[in-house]
Order: sequence, then C-alpha cells, then structure tokens
Amino acid sequence: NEQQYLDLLEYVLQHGTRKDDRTGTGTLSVFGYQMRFNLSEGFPLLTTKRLSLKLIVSELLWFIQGQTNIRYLLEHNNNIWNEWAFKRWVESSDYTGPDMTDFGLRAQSDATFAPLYEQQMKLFTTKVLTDDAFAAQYGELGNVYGKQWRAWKTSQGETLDQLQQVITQIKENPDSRRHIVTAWNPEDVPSNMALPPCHTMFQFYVADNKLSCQLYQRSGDIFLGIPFNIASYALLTELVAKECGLQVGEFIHTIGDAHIYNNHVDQIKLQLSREVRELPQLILHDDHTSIFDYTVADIKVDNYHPHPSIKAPIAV
Ligand code: THF
Repeated sequence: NEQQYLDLLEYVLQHGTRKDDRTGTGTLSVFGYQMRFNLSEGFPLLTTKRLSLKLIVSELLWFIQGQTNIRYLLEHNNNIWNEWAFKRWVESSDYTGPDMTDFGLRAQSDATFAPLYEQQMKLFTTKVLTDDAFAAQYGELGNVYGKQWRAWKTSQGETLDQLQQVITQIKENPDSRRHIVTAWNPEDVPSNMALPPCHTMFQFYVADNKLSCQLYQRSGDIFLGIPFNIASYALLTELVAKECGLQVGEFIHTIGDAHIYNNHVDQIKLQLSREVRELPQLILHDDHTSIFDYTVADIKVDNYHPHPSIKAPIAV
C-alpha cells in the first residue's frame, strides 16, 4: 500500500515537468495519476516518515462538523491552515504591523524577516483564540470544505447537507452511482474562499458489503499534503462504513496536477532511502452511531512505528 505513494514520489522525480506555480516556489509536476489503497490491509498512515494522526483527525472532524474557522483547529494545536487565514489579515486595512508581502517565500529565504513573521503569526493566532470578534472576521476561511459538505447554498436560498444525504443514500440505496460530495462550487471559487478546494469531489461505492471511496484531487502537494489527504479520506471511509454497517474496501486517489515543490526534493530523497514498515491499525471509539458524534479523543492508531518525521516548508 505505502509503496504506491513511494512510487508516486519516484515517478514525479523522474518524469515530472518543471512548472511554475501560484506560490512562486517552482515544482516538478505530472498531470493525472492514480493510487489504490486496500483499506483492509491496514490504515494508510505513512511509516517512511512520522505523521501526526491528531492533526489529520482534527482537520477531518473540522470538515465533518461543517466548520470553516481556524479557531477550532487552533484549539486542537493544529496550525496547518494558519497561513491562509493570516494572509487575509495582513492584506486587510486592519493590519498595521511590518510589511508581510510574500511572507511564505521570505520567511524561508530572509533571516531577518523570519522572526518578524513568527512574531506576527503568534500575535494572529493568539488573537483568533482569545478575541471572538477578531476570530469571526479573520479566523474565517470562507466557503471552504466544511461549508460545501454540510451547508451548500442553493439558488433558492436553502442549504444542502451533502454529507448527511450521501450517508442516508448509502444506507437506503447502496447500489446508487450518485454517492457524490462536491466541494467545488463554481460560484464561490473566484472570491468567496481563502483557497479553492484541492480535494474537489469524492464518490462512495458499495459492493460485496464493502464501502470504497474515490477522491478527485485537482492539485496535490505530494510531499506535505498528499500523505495527509490519503489518511484523511481513508479515515472518512472507515467512519462512514462503520455508521452504515459495511466493511471497508479501497480508497482510490486520483490526482490532477501532482507536484513536488523544488524545496522538498532533498527531503524526498531521504524518505525514499527508508524501508517501509507494517501499517498501523485504526482504533475507533465504538459507542458512536453517527459520524457527526466523534471527537479527536475517539480516534487512535495502534502499532504505529514510523521512521522520524521530515520537516519541509509549506508553499503559500
Ligand atoms: N497548500 C500547499 N502548498 N500544500 C498543501 O498540502 C496544502 N493543503 C492544505 C491547504 N493548502 C495547501 C493544508 N494542509 C501540512 C500538512 C497539510 C496541510 C498543510 C501543512 C504540514 O506542514 N505538515 C507537516 C507537519 C505540520 C505540523 O506538525 O504542524 C508534516 O510534516 O506533515 C492540502 O490539503
């Protein structure tokens, strides 16, 4: 299972095309790639570098609960969405601190800028955690995943709970070919969200009493994002399967622009030099009948013995 991810790293290093991108970092990229993970063979949390299941769980529960404000993530010590909210703040007229133009790139290349950035980020996250009005304005990422999954706004002014509807359909009409949730809302993409959704839509499939899930991801940061996305959708599939009384089948990951950022190449070479270990087992608190009832403490892994984590800068 994990070998498929390592094959993707290898493939893009060898066959990727040099391509510039929105963030100015530069990438090696391929278009169109698919991996299949058999979920009955273990939970696909990579062992060739340590991943924090806690971060993956709190991000997924944030989506599942329909939340779009980073305050929930910060309360769970999860900082993976900070940069996108921070960007909105420093570009607003309320921001009076030092110039933060291109903070993502400069924090890595400019040693005098880096501490200034750290300081403003700390101020920002503290304010989101402690100041309700500030959090409502600047902790908010707009109509990102949580909003589209749980409260898609219709042209009639009503809201659709896509996730609840799909779960109901899986129970009542498992053979349906319409078990789809889409986060890509063309009306919201241009300006109503901090970042247009990378995992664009997913579909469930039931056969032989097993639930499978396929994700179409329009764009994937192979080193930092993809390992999170694999574990996150594997977990979503496990949670939905449990609620629906099904076993788990496969998670099929289809990626559009699959890219390696230039500043992740050394880290990837290190990761590729490591031996794959046995995948861990997912442990779910077994009292819950609904996926909407889980908290971070209800979801654990057993037998996870990964190689050490590998740090890399995120492109903003
Ligand atoms: N933007 C980019 N450039 N890459 C992404 O993967 C990405 N995401 C989300 C939104 N925009 C993106 C955010 N997801 C990490 C992991 C997932 C993220 C963002 C950041 C990350 O830095 N992981 C570190 C650990 C971080 C920590 O310990 O705080 C790691 O080593 O895995 C795609 O969904």
